[in-house]
Amino acid sequence: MKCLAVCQDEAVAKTLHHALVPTFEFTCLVERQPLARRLQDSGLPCLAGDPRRADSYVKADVTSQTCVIIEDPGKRGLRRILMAVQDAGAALLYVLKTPNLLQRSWNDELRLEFPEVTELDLAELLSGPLLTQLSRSTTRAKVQQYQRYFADADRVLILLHNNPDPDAMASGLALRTVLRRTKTTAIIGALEDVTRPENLRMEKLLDIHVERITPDAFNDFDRIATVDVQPHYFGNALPKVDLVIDHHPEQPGYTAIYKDIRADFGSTSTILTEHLRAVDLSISERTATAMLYAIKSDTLFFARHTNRSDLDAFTYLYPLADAAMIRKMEGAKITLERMEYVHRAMKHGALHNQVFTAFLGSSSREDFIPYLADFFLQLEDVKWTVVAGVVDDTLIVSVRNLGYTRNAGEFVRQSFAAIGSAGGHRSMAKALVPLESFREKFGNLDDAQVPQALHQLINAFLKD
Ligand SMILES: [Mn+2]
Repeated sequence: MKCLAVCQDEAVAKTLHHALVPTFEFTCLVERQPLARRLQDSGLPCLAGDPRRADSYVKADVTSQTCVIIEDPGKRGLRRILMAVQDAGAALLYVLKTPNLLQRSWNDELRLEFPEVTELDLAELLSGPLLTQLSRSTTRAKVQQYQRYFADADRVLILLHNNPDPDAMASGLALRTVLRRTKTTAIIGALEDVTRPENLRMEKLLDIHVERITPDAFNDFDRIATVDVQPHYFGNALPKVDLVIDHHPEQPGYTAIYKDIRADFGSTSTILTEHLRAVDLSISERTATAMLYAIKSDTLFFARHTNRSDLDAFTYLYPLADAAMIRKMEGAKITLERMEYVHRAMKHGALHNQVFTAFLGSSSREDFIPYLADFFLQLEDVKWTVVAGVVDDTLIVSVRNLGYTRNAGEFVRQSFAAIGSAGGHRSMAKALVPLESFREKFGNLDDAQVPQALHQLINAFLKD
């Protein structure tokens, strides 16, 4: 395809030439003969001619299929140029705005007069790729620093949160790749085993070994990194670590030599995709599959808290991963045990004004509670879910929402931080309250009154 650039400036002509060749057959039209000669001498096809005359374009063989890019000439008559180009039969017209003009010709009046013209802004055209390049190089510097710092260690621990989820496990595999280590030189560990059925299935299908460790064992490692979790989670057991990579809001109360915490990212795997790309490491099919599944599950397939980087990481990982394997992992989500809890939540739950609340009473495992909070969010007309249950004398509350009107983390902090622990994201949050403290604050409620109390709390929160 042919492209004619009507240029005022040597640098702009050369930049366009460089960017468009070889995709386009590129020629440039400039007004002054000496400039035309200089450009020709540097190997750039160039004509000299008056851009305000139609025959200049006829000489340049412009047709309705030629892209004509016109650099805004400032005060020197853009209108006449546009009219001349149109007279010569061109239809694909672009005006390029460059930042060094004191006065632009391209204005609202011309916009109305030439509605078929597309505006291009040189600075905007540059900014996307430029920002990507710059942020990739700052990430590269950060990654190379921690790679060097971990290089001479004999034993490395990559520590995950309790009951590791897909994002935690995938991040463990990814960090092991970044550190160029194997399962014997970098152990992926957690204090409590994987429990949720689909997570167990992922662990098995992808042959990820999460080693169960105790806090006493922390001293046996030369370097410790936490992924998808920050050290404060482990209380006093871990006041200092070497590296933290996480997408939860940054917490105080620990020191880390290196950290990369990005609370606006949908998953830790997204951050680690950027680390792997920044240092040009190849990603195995197994790791890519784990990471892709992690992004999908942490963002509920982009239904909650997602940004451009998550989509970008997904696109990058997709061709590297085994999609059939992901379907297999997802198949494990519905179990008979869970169906029983769904039934229980239906019986003891209520839906009012797009808010579903349920109290399960005592629950044999903690993971049923967040499972149900996710499950009922799929219902038509449900925007918020608040599901609570009791495990070992602790009331556990899981909150989910779709749409970003109010913050779930803020809700649990406002309601429960004073009597227990509470925290989370905009779209998912959790509170843990000792049953005794709950009763002290809300009274000795029976099983039917607890969901009412929860309902009042969330309603009051959503109203103000
Ligand atoms: Mn995560």
